[in-house]
Amino acid sequence: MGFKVAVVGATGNVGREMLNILEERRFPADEVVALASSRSIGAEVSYGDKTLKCRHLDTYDFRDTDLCLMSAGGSVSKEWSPKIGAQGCVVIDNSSAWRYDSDIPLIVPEVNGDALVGFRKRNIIANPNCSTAQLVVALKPLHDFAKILRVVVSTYQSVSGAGKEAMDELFSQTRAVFVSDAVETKKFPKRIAFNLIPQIDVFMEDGYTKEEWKMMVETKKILDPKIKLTATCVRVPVFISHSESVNVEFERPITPDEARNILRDAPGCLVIDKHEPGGYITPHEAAGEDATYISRIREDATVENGLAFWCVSDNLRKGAALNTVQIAEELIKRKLIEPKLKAA
Ligand code: 11C
Repeated sequence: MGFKVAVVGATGNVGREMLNILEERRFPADEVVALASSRSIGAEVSYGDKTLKCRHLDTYDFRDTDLCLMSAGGSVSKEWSPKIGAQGCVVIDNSSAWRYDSDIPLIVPEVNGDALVGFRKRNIIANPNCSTAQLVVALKPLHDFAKILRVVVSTYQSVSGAGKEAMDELFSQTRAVFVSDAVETKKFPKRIAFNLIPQIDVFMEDGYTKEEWKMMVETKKILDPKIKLTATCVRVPVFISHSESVNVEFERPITPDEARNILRDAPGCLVIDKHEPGGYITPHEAAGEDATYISRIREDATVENGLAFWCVSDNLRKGAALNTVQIAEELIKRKLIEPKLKAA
């Protein structure tokens, strides 16, 4: 007997990717149900060679559903996740609604699968922000070897992180520039085509943006609260994949060769690092892939025990849908969940 899985927000960028990944990885599901808000009821989405019609979240009974993969935004999750969890269905939520609650595990399976213990308290597990997920996958094996003290990260984030409308805006603005039409700005605070924007999410009181704050707080929760991290998050005119320039200061010495070898063996990481033109990964190449790619590994001689590297990953996959499905797989691997119908 397999699992019954619901995908909430099935028509969004991440929801569609969740359905693709469940199918691609042959997730042991007997039944997959697509759920959406009223706007998308009846919309059709693909799950392998099947077409699923979106059903209404409001009227769906979760009592015989094992897992709910949720990508419907923070306010829907705030309202629905506790109700779904109370029906014994485990919610893996992609929004920021629950990440910072001390009794909700925030999980990247390659990094802190052990922290899943205790998820039954609320039946909610949080998935991190996309820019954090790829960063901690790369940092974890280096932290285990030489202990990270401080991280300085600058991101180059694709428009898909801001949703489908944001992707449309990059497309229509690019076309408008080419045909000399007026460039309309709706989703982003400034033009994104042939430009970049040093603001993702809202500003906080201290001048950092919420995206930058999330990277700091989530890295501490997932990896180590002692790590100091400062981030500058920038939106770039790329459709898919987030890139990051990372400088790390360690407690103990670590050479670029040691880092390269450690990262080559690390789960989820792929090192592409030839010191020649094109010997590194770009967002275009990472799109549609599962790995966190690491390139340009070199010494940062401006601090003691410093390293710098470049890190790229598909934000809709490792940054969102893939990590969500991997959390579900981790629950099964650790025998923390079994199909309700079998258990009954
Ligand atoms: C972006 N990282 O690229 C954001 C999207 O907290 O899950 C994901 C926001 C989040 O705009």
